[in-house]
Amino acid sequence: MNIIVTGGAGFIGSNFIFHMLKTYPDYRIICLDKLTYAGNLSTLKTVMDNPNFRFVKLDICDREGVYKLFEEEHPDIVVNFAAESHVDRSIENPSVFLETNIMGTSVLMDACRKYGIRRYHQVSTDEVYGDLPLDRPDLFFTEETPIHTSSPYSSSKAGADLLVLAYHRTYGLPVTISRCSNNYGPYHFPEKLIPLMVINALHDKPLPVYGEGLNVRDWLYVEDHCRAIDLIIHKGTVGEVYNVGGHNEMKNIDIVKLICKELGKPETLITHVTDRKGHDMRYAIDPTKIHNELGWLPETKFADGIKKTIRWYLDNEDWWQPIISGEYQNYYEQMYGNR
Ligand code: NAD
Ligand code: TDX
Repeated sequence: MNIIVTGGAGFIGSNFIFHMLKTYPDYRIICLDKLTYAGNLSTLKTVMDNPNFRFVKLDICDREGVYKLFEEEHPDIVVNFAAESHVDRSIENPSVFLETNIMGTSVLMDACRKYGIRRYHQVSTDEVYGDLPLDRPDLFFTEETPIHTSSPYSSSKAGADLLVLAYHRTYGLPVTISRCSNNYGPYHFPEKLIPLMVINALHDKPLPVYGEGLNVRDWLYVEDHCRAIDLIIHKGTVGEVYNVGGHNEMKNIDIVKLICKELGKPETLITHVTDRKGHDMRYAIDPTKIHNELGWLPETKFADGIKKTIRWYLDNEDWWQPIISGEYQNYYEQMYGNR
């Protein structure tokens, strides 16, 4: 089995590559990644010498390059993680989100049509459903919840999802889509809530909580997401969407307090800053479909996963230190300098 994994030098894609190489020693994994600011080749260093692994630096929007790779590798399955993924950046500069997340997806699917494929899998997000009110804890996102986006990021992901379903209906492309809640775990880029707070706390820097910090996210350990995608590409029904989440809703402020506690840092580091524009209030996934149809259940409890994650950041400073001392510093100044 030849699998092209796009965006495999990023957070979830790299964890998926590790999972697949470990679980299926006879599969060949080809990682296609543009290596944007979020892609990090050092993340893949443990698999670079694996004979079943190949890394190709390529933009998913580069039609000629993508077609050439398909001619060389004849993939059976494509799993598309490649995306601009940070909501705050999408608010500053939407256009690259439209380019990569929508146009890039269409290039990949055109290649799948041209060369033939067993499965194209689109890694999407719960953010395509918009948000839920805090005073209705009985409501959850199901696969039937209408698409209703808030940010340029989520709109670009929703646009891609619609295109994927259109390629299925119009051209019969064998597609599946997964819509997962917030992931956490190793190799999470430090612009996102959990790694940003861990690294700031380690440096005794202010912990910038947007607004009151009452917004709720539904956290899932990254390995559980990878197992869900593995199940969907092998056993999922073509043309279907699967929600992925583990019923683990937490307020941002509680996550930040927990990080302070785990690291033995004072909560006085917490600083409330200007809220994100259009900030979604609550995400909450109903994972009944993937549980009933594919038997998926999350394995890592948040209490354990967050400890493991914090431990990973403590043990892997050589991974994040070069990131935060490079271009990231300009980003941090621009985003948080006057907030
Ligand atoms: P990430 O930002 O950590 O990684 C994205 C990767 O894609 C990087 O390696 C980057 O170099 C690569 N990339 C970006 N543009 C590219 C292009 N034009 N061509 C080729 N490669 C390109 O993102 P992540 O958090 O790992 O998310 C992966 C996917 O999962 C995204 O599609 C995202 O929308 C989705 N998702 C993420 C979460 C989450 O909590 N992080 C939750 C649900 C869904
Ligand atoms: O400094 C911060 N302070 C803060 O209060 C940051 C970076 C975030 N936040 C808040 C905003 C959100 O309510 O924390 C919450 C989580 O923020 P992010 O880590 O930016 O994630 P989110 O916006 O929820 O989106 C994530 O989950 C869905 C991923 O980045 C997306 O790619 C995925 O689709």
